[in-house]
Amino acid sequence: TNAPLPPALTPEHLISRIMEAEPPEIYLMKDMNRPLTEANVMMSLTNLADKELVHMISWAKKIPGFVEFGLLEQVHLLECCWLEVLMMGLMWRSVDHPGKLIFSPDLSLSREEGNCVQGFSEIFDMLIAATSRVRELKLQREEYVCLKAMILLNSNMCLISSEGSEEPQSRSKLLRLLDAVTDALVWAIAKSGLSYRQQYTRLAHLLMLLSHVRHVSNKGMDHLHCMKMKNMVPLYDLLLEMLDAHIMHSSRLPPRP
Ligand code: AOE
Repeated sequence: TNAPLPPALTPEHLISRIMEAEPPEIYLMKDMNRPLTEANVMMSLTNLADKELVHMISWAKKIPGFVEFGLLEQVHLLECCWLEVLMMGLMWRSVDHPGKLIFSPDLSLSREEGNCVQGFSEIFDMLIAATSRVRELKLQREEYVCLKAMILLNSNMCLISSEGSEEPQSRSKLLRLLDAVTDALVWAIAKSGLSYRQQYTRLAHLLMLLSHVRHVSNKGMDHLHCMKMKNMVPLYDLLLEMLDAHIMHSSRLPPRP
């Protein structure tokens, strides 16, 4: 049970596996002449998120070790972190466009344009600020992919208790995988030729970014709930189906309201 997982994967190899898992750029092919009304913008954003979530599932499955977790664990991890992962991607795409959010190559919104959706400007400002921080840190692609994998693997950490009877091996598997990604991130930072002191302060700065991402994601979640965008049921079913439909069914998964 204590076999290294993933088996003898070097940090370099792990990073290349995580890099290969990166989802493609999503185009909306939307009508550029459509006015930026609240309904149009929300429709485009939901449409985008739908497509991204499908790719996110494939991404997660390509993270070495992820598919070794039980189906419920896989579902739970994704359920906990999907908006954080989307936001991290958004920040990465927007890093070279100060003051703008590049949702997709054909949908970017400036701060002013964000005002068209009620309650959006607060989230918008937090996303822009977090993106500025990413710019300031000069986040590298290798570091970015490690951070995103860490978001996925860490999203659960304080929800599944260490004493809980629920599959203790699953938790230790998760912890070992998270440690492997940490090694990979440390390796990526070390490539930069920084001094040891600069390397571990950079590690700290990068990990502290994740706390902001979690915060903005929680705010975004509140916003989405306010907007009564609760028709998440079909997507949830889709998620289950894509992770593996048959193994278990409704028995342990409470139906969503
Ligand atoms: C951020 C990044 C990105 O790439 C796309 C979007 C689109 C919408 C944006 C959000 C974002 C940033 C924060 C915003 C939000 C709209 C309002 C909020 C601006 O302030 C998000 C659109 C979300 C649409 C809802 C989709 C339903 C998701 C259900 C997920 C689910 O039920 N499960 C089980 C998880 C599935 C994981 C694969």
